[in-house]
Amino acid sequence: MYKVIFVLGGPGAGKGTQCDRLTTKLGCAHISAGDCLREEQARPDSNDGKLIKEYITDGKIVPMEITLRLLEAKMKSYSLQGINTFLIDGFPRKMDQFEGFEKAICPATVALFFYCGQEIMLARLMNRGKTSGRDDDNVDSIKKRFVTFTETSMPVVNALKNDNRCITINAEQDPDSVFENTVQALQPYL
Ligand code: UP5
Ligand code: MG
Repeated sequence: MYKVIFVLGGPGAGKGTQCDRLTTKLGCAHISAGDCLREEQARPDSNDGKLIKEYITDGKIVPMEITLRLLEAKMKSYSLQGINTFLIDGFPRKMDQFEGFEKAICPATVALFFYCGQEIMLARLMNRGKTSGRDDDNVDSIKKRFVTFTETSMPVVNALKNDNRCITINAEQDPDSVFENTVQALQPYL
């Protein structure tokens, strides 16, 4: 009943930027796992807030039970409004999450992988850090996020590639070009 597109890429590759544009174009919902976690962290009565903040600042992956619960709740609430197609941004970023989501919720139709080199991503995040207020937009956290991405999240990208379910997009170009290429590449899956 759900249709899911995973949106992957390193920190600062432009996942959120492109998802915002794609939702308008495709009429689907954008659910960012990182935004779900930050929202939960900010809830005064959250049991997991302190843990989430520590993991995010350290660039580590929050235990998957927490993230899966938050994602599923968001998907259900969109579904009640009649929206059943989702761009799941920044998830799955660890093999257990990948397997857990596809088993408990549904298999993804396809994944987008926004490729971008680390120097460019670092410059983008340092620039965003001037105004974002995010706990992890500082050079120490960014470096840790890069390590986690390479060691823990790339295996998910590679598994999706091996499964012929991954579209790689060059995300080093300007946002308009990335968007055009993405819309074109997604056509067969819509
Ligand atoms: N920008 C964007 N595109 C550009 C372009 N083409 N050219 C020039 N500039 C461009 O973009 C980042 C910045 O670059 C912006 O200023 C933008 O204007 C500019 P954005 O679209 O925000 O990039 P995005 O890929 O979304 O970067 P983000 O920082 O959100 O990526 P992360 O994957 O690091 O962050 P996320 O929020 O997904 O996760 C944060 C943390 O949450 C993780 O490190 C982890 O600790 C935790 N987490 C989990 O534990 N589990 C999960 O499942 C998910 C997250
Ligand atoms: Mg983002």
